[in-house]
Amino acid sequence: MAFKLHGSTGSTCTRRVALIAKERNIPYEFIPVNMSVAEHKQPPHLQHQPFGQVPFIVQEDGFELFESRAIGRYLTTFGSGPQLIPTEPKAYAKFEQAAGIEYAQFDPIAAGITVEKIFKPRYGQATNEKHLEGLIAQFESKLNGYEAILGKQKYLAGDEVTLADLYHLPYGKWVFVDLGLGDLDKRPNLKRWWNDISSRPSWQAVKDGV
Ligand SMILES: N[C@@H](CCC(=O)N[C@@H](CS)C(=O)NCC(=O)O)C(=O)O
Repeated sequence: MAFKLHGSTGSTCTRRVALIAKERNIPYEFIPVNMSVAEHKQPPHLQHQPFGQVPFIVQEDGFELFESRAIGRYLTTFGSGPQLIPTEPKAYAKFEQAAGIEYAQFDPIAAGITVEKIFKPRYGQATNEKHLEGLIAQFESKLNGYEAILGKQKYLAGDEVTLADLYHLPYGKWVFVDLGLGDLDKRPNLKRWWNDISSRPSWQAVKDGV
């Protein structure tokens, strides 16, 4: 299997896909979408991603898919490397729980913080300090949940790494590394987990661009 990855090198969602391709040793060709001129809002792009966002993939047989997490799941059915989605029913249920944690508890807050603290200043917009304060308070409270889970097991779904862990990496880099949030020194289990997943060769290969 090989595919074309249409996206933007600075986009977290594009990196999420590239990361899983690297984990599964699947080659891809990166096709840049020029978001600075709103290429992603133009009809040719909308034919592939109707919400005007990146990324999407096109497989060599013409099969197309968007939504980075769905693409990641699809990629686990190809290539080689760690399984990343368990198949035994109870392990699978725990995986879905962990995937839900990433999507519902982590992503909206981490993305909100990144928008307020990184993207708005970058594009000359004012940070909404009150909103940011609320997001950081929520983030701190969520991380206490992570600390509790990771005190009992190595990864979010159990003792094996899964997609649910890896999907944290793109926004985790912004909030934990670039913004230094999360008080990792006070949350040893979270710190161990973050150091573990962020040192994987797949992430090292794409963390600064795809
Ligand atoms: N749920 C989608 C979200 C896609 C998304 O938000 N992409 C961002 C870049 S990371 C984007 O295209 N933003 C531009 C916009 O929404 O106009 C996915 O995971 O693929």
